[in-house]
Amino acid sequence: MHDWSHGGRLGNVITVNGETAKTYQVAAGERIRLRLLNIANARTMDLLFNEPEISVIAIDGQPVKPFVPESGRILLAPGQRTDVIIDMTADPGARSLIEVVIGEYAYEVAGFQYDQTRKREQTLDAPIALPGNPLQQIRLPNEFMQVPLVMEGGAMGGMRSATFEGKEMGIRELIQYRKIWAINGIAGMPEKPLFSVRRGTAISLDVKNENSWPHAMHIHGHHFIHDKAPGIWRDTVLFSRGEQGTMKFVADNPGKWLIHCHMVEHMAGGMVTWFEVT
Ligand SMILES: [Cu+2]
Repeated sequence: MHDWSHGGRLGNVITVNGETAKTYQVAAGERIRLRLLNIANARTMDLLFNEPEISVIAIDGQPVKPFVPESGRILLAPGQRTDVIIDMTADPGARSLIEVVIGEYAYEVAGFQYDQTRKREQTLDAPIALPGNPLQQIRLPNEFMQVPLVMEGGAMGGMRSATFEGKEMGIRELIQYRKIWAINGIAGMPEKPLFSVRRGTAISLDVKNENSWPHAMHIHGHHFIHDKAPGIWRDTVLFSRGEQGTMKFVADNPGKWLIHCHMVEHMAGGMVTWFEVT
C-alpha cells in the first residue's frame, strides 16, 4: 500500500512526494490505496489517472459512497484531499502515468511501473467502501441561519476599498499593507466574528465569489455540504470566478474557527475571517 501521495509545487515544477517523475512499483492484480493531497499554495491540480479501475472512497478525510471519477480526472484545489483505491489491471511490465492536465495538455507527474510478474490473476472483489463515521449520520435541517460571504479583490477584481484593522482604506492604501482581498468588505482578520452562535445552530454560508479568480474556501473545525455536491462532507471547496453557492453545516464544535481561502497568498492578502461557537 502506498499512501500520503501529495503534490507540491516549486515554481513551475510539480513534485509528488518531493520528487519529479516519481515511479511507484506495482503488480498486476494488486489493489492499492492513494491518499492525494494538494499542498501547492495556489495551483489547483487537475489529475488524470490512466487506470480504469479507480474509485474515490473519501474526500477531505470523510468516507464517500465509492464512485468512479469521470474520465479518471480528480480535481484538487490547494488543501483538498481525496483517497482513491486502484485495482491494477494493466499487463506485467506496463507503465501507466499519473498526469496533470493544464489546458489542452497532460503532463506526467508520476507513474506506476508494473512488475514482470502478476500478484494475482483476478483483482480483489472485496468491497472498497469505508465504514461511515458519525458525520455521515447527520441530516441537515431545512432551516438555516443564513450568513452571506462575499469574496472581493485581486487584479481586475473591481474592489475599490475595504476595512483593514478597523479603518476604511482605498485600494492603494490597502496594497501598502499587502491586503488585496476582502470578505464582506473586510481585509484580514476582523475584530468581530463573521457570526457567533450557540452550539448546534445550522449555518448556511451563502457564498458569492465576486472577483476574477478561483478560491478554495476552507472552514476549520467543521465539514460542510456544498450545494453542488449533496451527500459529500468536505472542508474545502473551490469557487470559480463569479460562482455562487452555499456551504451548509451544523456548528457543533465549540471554539473560535477560521474561514479562509486555502490559497495561502490569498489568505495572507486578506481573505480570512472567523466564527465562534459557544
Ligand atoms: Cu483565494
